[in-house]
Amino acid sequence: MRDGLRQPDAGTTVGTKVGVSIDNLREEALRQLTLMTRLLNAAQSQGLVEAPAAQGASRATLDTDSIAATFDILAHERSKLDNLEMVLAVVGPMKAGKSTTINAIVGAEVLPNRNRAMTALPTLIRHTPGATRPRLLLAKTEPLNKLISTLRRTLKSRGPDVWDRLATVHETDVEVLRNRVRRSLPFVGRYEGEEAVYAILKELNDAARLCVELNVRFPFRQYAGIETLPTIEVEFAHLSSLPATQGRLALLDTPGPNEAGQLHLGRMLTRCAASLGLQAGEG
Ligand SMILES: Nc1nc2c(ncn2[C@@H]2O[C@H](COP(=O)(O)OP(=O)(O)OP(=O)(O)O)[C@@H](O)[C@H]2O)c(=O)[nH]1
Ligand SMILES: [Mg+2]
Repeated sequence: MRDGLRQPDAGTTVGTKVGVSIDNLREEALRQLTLMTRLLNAAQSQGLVEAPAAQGASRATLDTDSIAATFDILAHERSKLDNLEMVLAVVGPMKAGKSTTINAIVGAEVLPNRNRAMTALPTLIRHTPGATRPRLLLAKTEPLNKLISTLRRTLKSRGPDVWDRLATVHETDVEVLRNRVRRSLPFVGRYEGEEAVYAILKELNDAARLCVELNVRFPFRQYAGIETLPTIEVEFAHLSSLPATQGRLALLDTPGPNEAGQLHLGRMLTRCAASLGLQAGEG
């Protein structure tokens, strides 16, 4: 000990310093986001944002169409900072085992998986300490419930053979979805328990495939932001024994290529912290 200074405990000091600097960085980043949002709002309210240029003409960096997406991105960045969330996207070819791998990490069969193409709509799975019973949160149910009405209307002019074809081609039991469409049963914002989570996600995937059969547009556009996706909150079995830390981990289950939902994935992936690529293997 020199100059009368007590040697502090190294571990505590490092931990505290890291904690303080993360908080400082977070505060600074939030300040920048607030500033950018204010500037954009001011530009918009003063009529400084141009209408989109005609096709072929040179475009402004920001126009009245693209500003909405920019506001969405800023809001999502804010939510990531608020929660210090790291999103790890799991990507790979169809049937590579993406959903099965996530189920193994979570320690519960929450994501539908099978030996036919399965995942159509990306799903976020968030490690939530203490949530031993998984829950599925649907932040946006309106586009799904509108879709159910559209499917009901469209099916009136199409025979029941569509259901048979869906069941045969995709080797899936379509009865639950068929009952929902027939009776216009709405999706709600929250489902509890492993079986319910699995069943609702399977229904959503079946609905996306029924859309392809009926030439109806699935509202993928409404689910282009990570924060709008179906989200499972559950304690990951393999992380349950770790001490609580700042921040949290979330995995993003993605559809394989060729799936309609993939078209909207590219932009979403640029907003993930990292991705884990799986390759299709033999057996
Ligand atoms: N033998 C073996 N089979 C696996 C493995 N991982 C997954 N499977 C099986 O492979 C099939 C496809 O797995 P999924 O997890 O649905 O694959 P996915 O990549 O999510 O597929 P999509 O969502 O359709 O793109 C399922 O029948 C799984 O049981 C593995 O490591 N070994
Ligand atoms: Mg899958």
